[in-house]
Amino acid sequence: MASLFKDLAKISAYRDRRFPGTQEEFEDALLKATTVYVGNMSFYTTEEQVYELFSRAGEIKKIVMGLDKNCKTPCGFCFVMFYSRDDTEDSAKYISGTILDDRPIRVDFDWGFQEGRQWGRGRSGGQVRDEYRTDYDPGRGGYGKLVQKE
Ligand code: GTA
Repeated sequence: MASLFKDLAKISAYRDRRFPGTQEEFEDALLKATTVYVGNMSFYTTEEQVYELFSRAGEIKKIVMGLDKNCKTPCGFCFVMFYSRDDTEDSAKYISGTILDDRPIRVDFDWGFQEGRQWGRGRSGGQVRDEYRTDYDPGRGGYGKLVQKE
């Protein structure tokens, strides 16, 4: 059966600027990925909750929680690694957009976890998107970091 995600390269908007390869290699990695990035998580969501939710798609090999590089506390994302491609696709199909801790989470195919990718890349230690936000988001530390500094 043709995969729903065979044109994934066209529908995945995220491009990791630190991927050590060409655009073609990046797209190829996404099409074969058995890792997903989970975004828009609450800072209070635990690895156990992620495990429980994503186990519905299939057997999980490993979860890596995203951490603030200064505080070493969860900063609203994680990587979930599966054993099989089918289970990975099911997680993107059925779990993306569902509610975890009152928030719609986003599941995105990922080129593969490497040591260092668990840290937020924002200047304040958390995720880049939390630097620039101007809304108040109690699940993600309140206002964005730049607004807090004003
Ligand atoms: N597979 O969607 C994703 C994804 N994201 C958002 C982060 N990661 C992702 N992986 C996949 N899909 O390992 C991974 C990263 C890294 C870890 C932490 O999570 O590969 P990060 O979120 O702290 O930093 O990453 P990243 O991804 O390098 O941030 P990026 O792409 O610059 O910006 C994220 C968003 O921030 C942008 O989409 C934009 O909305 C906003 N943003 C960035 N710069 C600005 C700016 N100057 N002004 C306003 N908004 C900005």
